[in-house]
Amino acid sequence: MAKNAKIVIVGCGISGVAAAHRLIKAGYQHVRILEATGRAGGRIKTGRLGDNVVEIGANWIHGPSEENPVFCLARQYGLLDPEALTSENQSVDIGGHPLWVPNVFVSSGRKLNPEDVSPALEIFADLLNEGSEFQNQKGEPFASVGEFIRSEVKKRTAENWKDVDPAVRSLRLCAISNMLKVECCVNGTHSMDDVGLGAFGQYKTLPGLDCTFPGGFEGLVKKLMSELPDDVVTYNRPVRCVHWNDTERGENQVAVECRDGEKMLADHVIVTVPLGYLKKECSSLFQPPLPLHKLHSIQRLGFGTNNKIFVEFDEPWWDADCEVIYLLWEDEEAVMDQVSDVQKSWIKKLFGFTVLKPTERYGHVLCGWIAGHESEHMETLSEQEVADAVTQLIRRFTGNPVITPRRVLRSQWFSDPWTCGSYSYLRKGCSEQDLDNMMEPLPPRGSKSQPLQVLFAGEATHPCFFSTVHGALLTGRREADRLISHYSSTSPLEVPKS
Ligand code: 6YU
Repeated sequence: MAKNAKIVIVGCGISGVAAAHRLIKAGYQHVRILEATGRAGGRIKTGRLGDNVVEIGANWIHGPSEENPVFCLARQYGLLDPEALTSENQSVDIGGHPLWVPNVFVSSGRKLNPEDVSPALEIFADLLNEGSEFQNQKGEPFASVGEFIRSEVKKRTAENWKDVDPAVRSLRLCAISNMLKVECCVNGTHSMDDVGLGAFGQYKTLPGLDCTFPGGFEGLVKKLMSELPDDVVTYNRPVRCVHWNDTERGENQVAVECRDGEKMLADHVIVTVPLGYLKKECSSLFQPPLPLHKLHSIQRLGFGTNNKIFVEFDEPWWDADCEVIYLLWEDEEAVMDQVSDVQKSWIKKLFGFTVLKPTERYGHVLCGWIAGHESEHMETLSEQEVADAVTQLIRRFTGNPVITPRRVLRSQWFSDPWTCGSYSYLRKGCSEQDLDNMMEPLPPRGSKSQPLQVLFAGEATHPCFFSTVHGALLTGRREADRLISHYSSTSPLEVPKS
């Protein structure tokens, strides 16, 4: 019986859970998830800071509207605030760049009038939009988004800011450096010089004003898991190697070898491990090794680090309506997004903070954002060292020498051995073809062996929603559907034996 097919899913993040959900709902009875850690959710991870719920991983539903399956599920399970459900909220189209109310501070300890730097933010927003338009056009003017932005900023500021006071002009250029750091966090990259210009428009946004889960993003995973049989996941069971095309055994099954030595046979394996893990382990995770075109795409695609530093205060030092705090270093008019001495100056990469809202729910909690190698260095420091650095930073920018956070908590996604970073991006030299190669099942097209032995899901395999939860969820469903339609097209009742 097709529905007796044995299917092993490697990884219990949202893509693995979505694949299992789809298969089990379609009547497949032998679905098993092997998860390396002791929990479900992967990069969806809700934690606590004092009494507050905070998101260590995924934060927002990006584009909460009808087309977004995460929004639809969250609505169905009753996990969202009423405001997020309104049609006005769903119809706002901001192209992935929220228009938050900013407070702007500078490194000499002053609060700026945001109007002073708004022309810089406008130029930057225009350049991001223009940068998305080179897709599928041969001959983009620069290899990376960073180079494009720097060159255009030079041109446009020379033309448009000729008569602007030099001090104001300098501050605006520092604001552009800060915007580049914001974009490093959005893209999960070390520098915008690493993000390919030609493929920048490959990522697609959905309409809807980004919203959060009041009870935590993990609530979504829990709801989905509650609809699956209790024993579907085996936790603390990292997979060491997937043996496919095992001609020696002369069987069509795939052998999944766990790190504890256990081996299990399956008709199909859906691999959902993060791209960061694949980059590190792909040479040992598959036997025989992956085809070269797939290996090259794994190496070519980008997977960087974005971390959060939550900081709680007794009293706010920002305005009541403030949604984001930007920290501008006044020595960064050279338009840069990397620090020269990572060990000494890593904190300069932190672009600022988003404010957790509503205040009645969270109190006075900020979320600092830091990407890149500076973020990876931050992970090596003790929590106290991070807290000290953030305290000094805030004292310097506010000019208030006594501000002291009540609590600090940071994420460490790069050192997580099962993730090795935060999420994927299209690095310089990448194209849509790399994402196609990522999702291609094994054995590859044209092979005479048993088809669909190994399938690939996970955020890094989505052609336009990579780096997101909805993208990941859709890939899990896609691979489940691939199996379901394979069986319905071969024979509705039989597992094909060839
Ligand atoms: C979103 C958001 N968000 C912030 C931060 C992070 C991420 N994302 P999983 O890793 O979940 O599961 C794999 C499992 O496999 C895992 O459990 C492992 O333990 C297991 N595993 C590994 N090896 C194994 C082995 N050997 N054996 C067995 N098991 C093994 N997404 O929608 N909104 O706000 C954010 C954010 C700090 C780290 C995010 C966000 C990304 C999502 O979290 C992520 O895509 C999915 O959860 C991944 O699910 P999965 O199942 O694939 O893997 C122009 C342009 C710009 C392009 N980007 C713009 C979009 C911006 C994305 N924004 C993100 C921002 C934040 C803030």
